[in-house]
Amino acid sequence: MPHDELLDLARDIALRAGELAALRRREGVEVAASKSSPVDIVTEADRETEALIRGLLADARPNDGFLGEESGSGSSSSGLTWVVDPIDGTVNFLYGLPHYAVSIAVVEGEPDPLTWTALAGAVVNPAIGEIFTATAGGGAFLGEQPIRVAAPVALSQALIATGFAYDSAMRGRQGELVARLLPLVRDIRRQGTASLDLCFVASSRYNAYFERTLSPWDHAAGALIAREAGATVKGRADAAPDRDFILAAHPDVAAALERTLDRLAL
Ligand code: LIP
Repeated sequence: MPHDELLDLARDIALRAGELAALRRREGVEVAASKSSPVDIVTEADRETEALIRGLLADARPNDGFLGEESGSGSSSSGLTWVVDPIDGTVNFLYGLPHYAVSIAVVEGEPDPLTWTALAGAVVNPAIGEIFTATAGGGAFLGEQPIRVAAPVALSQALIATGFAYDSAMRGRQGELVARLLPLVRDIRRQGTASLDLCFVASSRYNAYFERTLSPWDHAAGALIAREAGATVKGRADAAPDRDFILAAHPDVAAALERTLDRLAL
């Protein structure tokens, strides 16, 4: 498969970037700046890790584009763009929680999640040594093991993950929704790293995941991995996922959850 070469590059760079992030974590992490709100923070490790990834990609594939959380975008003459979150789960990383990830995807077409075609993706959690990967049409893997979305269950038996925005007013509305949803499902998990949340749907660790206000780099790789594992990954109605909404689950669970979220006035 031609995408295997792209995946090999994504995997190798994600593993090297993960080693750097884990090293910086062991050395100690401090907030370098805040972004959209006082709790939307960036560390020097975020910036350094993205610089490493961007440089390695430029060396290997100089004609490809780049879209990263910390250093913005670079144009593509090849039709491919690398979409990168150098440390997804930055708050977990800051606090030393072993649940953060390097997320690298390569997409074809405009770097717009509503229109791009993801070709390959890798999500590495260096804190526990797990790597999730996928290529378009090639299946999804945890390490060397194929992974699949969980078989459908009733919503009342579903373990559902979600996340919250950095904007306090939005977080309040999201919390109210979760309070209404919680009695209707098995349980809720909020672990703070969208790319891993999507990989956990892909590997049957969650029955479903939904969130609002994600950036393209949060879900570019994880959405491909979840889809290749048999999950539906969507935005509202039949749109592709975007900043407004993303939902990932077995198709039957996705339909039931979306109806319930609509009823609870998501
Ligand atoms: C995070 C996401 C997570 C969300 C957080 C934050 P970051 O990305 O992965 O799902 O709930 O609020 O957006 O900022 O750590 O790259």
